Amino acid sequence: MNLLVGQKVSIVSPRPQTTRNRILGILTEERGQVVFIDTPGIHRPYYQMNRRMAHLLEESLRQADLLLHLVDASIPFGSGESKAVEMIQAMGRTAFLILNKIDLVDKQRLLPQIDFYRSHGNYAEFVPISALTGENVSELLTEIFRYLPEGRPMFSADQVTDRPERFIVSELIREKVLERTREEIPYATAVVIDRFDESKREHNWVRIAATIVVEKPSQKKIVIGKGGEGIKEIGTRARLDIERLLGCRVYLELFVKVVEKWRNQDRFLDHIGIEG
Ligand SMILES: Nc1nc2c(ncn2[C@@H]2O[C@H](COP(=O)(O)OP(=O)(O)OP(=O)(O)O)[C@@H](O)[C@H]2O)c(=O)[nH]1
Ligand SMILES: [Mg+2]
Repeated sequence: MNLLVGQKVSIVSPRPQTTRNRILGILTEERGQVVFIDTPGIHRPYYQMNRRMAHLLEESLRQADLLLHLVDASIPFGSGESKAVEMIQAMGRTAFLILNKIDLVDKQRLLPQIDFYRSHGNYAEFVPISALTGENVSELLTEIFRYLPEGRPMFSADQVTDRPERFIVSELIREKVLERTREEIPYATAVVIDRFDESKREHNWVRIAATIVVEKPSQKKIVIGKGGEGIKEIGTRARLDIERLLGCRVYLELFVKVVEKWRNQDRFLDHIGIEG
């Protein structure tokens, strides 16, 4: 979606369960407008947060005209995918199976995968792509335009997402935390924007203060790092991305705070904008 709309509107990380919201990516060209809906994936509903996300996923699948089921073609396939296949079949909508990451696999290894999905589901098209190199992505877009129903554009031509800058800023900070942490921390991290001061934007700078929320004091210690090294690096990397997004200089202040069991607190989830 980021590649197609030409901007990082949805953050990316090697950790699973990165996406927690419903994020639109809007592509407008001469042929027409495509509104992509990025959603959380399939989660085990241990926490209230994950139950919200499961609900959001289902709602989104219901709203879409075309379902794009992305799978990672570089890892073994089979049982882990059957839940997703089932879910998509249950929607009774036109669906494509997209085999992503073909930059990492032998083309011959794609055929057995396509056979598997062909026999387990009712997909209209099977499209191998690489979101990294862009291979076959324009062909995918051609197929998407072929299947989508016609309608009036829903957004202006220059809009690439429905999400405000503030949201993307918080996500970019979270992305940098995910890059640096492992095990439970990525799942236990949320980012709250405390201040987004644009009063100097005309003079080419914006002042932002944000809090990285974790669930335990031990996690806070790891995020901050030895002598504050961790938080410093998160701040530097996030600032560079945010400056690119906003097109001006950014003064970024970061804090780390513990909120015990926030993933089960409805009020906190509302506060950080986890819909469901
Ligand atoms: N080699 C390669 N890596 C890719 C490609 N597309 C995505 N990745 C990597 O795969 C990982 C997962 O990407 P995400 O965009 O976070 O995946 P997602 O499906 O949105 O996952 P969640 O949001 O966690 O549900 C990241 O490390 C990406 O850099 C690709 O075409 N080739
Ligand atoms: Mg994602």
